[in-house]
Amino acid sequence: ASYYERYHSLEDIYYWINKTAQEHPDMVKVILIGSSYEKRPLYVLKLSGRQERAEKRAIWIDCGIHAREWISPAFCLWFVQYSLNFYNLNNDITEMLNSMDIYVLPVMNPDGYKYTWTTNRMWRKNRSLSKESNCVGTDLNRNFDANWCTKGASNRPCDEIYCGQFPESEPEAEAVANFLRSHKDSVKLYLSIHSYGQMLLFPYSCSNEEVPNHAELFELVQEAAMKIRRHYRNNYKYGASAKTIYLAPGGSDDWAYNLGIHYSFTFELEDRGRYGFLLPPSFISKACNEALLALKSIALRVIQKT
Ligand code: 0X9
Ligand code: ZN
Repeated sequence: ASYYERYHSLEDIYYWINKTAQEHPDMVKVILIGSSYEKRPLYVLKLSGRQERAEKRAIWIDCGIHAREWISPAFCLWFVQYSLNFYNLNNDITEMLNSMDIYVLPVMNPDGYKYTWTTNRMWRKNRSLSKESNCVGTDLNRNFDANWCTKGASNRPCDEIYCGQFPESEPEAEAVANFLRSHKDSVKLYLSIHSYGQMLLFPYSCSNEEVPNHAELFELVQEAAMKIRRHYRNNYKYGASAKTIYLAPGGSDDWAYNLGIHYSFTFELEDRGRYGFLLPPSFISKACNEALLALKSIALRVIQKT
C-alpha cells in the first residue's frame, strides 16, 4: 500500500507537510495559522495553480476536527497529493486550481489526534484542561459561535459534546475562525471532513431553519451523491444537517455560513458503522475517491456560480 493508503502519526504528518511544500515550491505554501492548546503548530497548505483572475477565489478544507476520525486527515493528505500529481493532467483539478486557491488544514486537532495514537483510540475532543472539572477536552465542533451551547451541545466538561467555556474558547477553533474572518471575501467554499456515516451535509445544524439558498445547496449535494452512487455504487445521504444527522450547534460549517461563506459543507466519510471510526486502511482509497468526487462536483459548480 502506498503512503496515502495508510494512516499516519502526527509526527509523520508534520514531516509530510514540510516535505510536500519543499517538493512543490511553485504550487504550495505553508501558513502557520495558530497553535493548539498544547502548543503544537496548526499548519495550512495553500495550493495554487496558474492565476486566472486578478482577485482569486478560494476553497477552505479542514480535516481532523475530531481526533478519532482518522480517515479525515488521511483524506486531506490524499487530496493534496492528488491535486499536485494531476494538475495539468486532469481537467477538473486543473480548472479548480486555476480558478481557486485551496487552503488545506490537515489536522485541526493535533493534540487529540496524538492522544488517539498514544493513549485512547476513541478520543474525540481536544485536550484542554478545564478549571471547574477534572475532565479534559472541548468538542471543537461545538465551540464555534453559531447558537453556541444550545440544544445538541453540552455545558458539562465531562461530556463528548462539551461546548467549552465560551465561543472560540479553544485555540484551535479561534485560529480557524480568525483565518476565515480575514479571508472571508475570497473564500467561497467551506468544507469540513468528518467520519463516519456517509453523508453530505450543509447548514444549518444549529437550528431547524432552512438557509436562504437551501434549494441550491440541496442540488449540489444531491448531484454529488448521485455521482458517488454511479461511480462507486455507494450510497451517501444528503441534506440540511439538523434534519439529516441531528441538531448540533456551535459547528464550524454553520459559523462559516453565517460569516458569509454560503457554500458550506460537512462530509461524513465511510463507512456506515461496520467499522465506524476504526475504518481499516484497505478502505482509505475508496473513501477518499468518493469524497474527492463529491468535492470536485461541488467545487466546479461553485466556480461557475461565483
Ligand atoms: O457532530 C458532529 O460534529 C458531526 N458528526 S460527527 O459524528 N463526525 O461528530 C456533524 C457535524 C454537522 N455539522 C454541525 N454540527 N454543525
Ligand atoms: Zn466528526
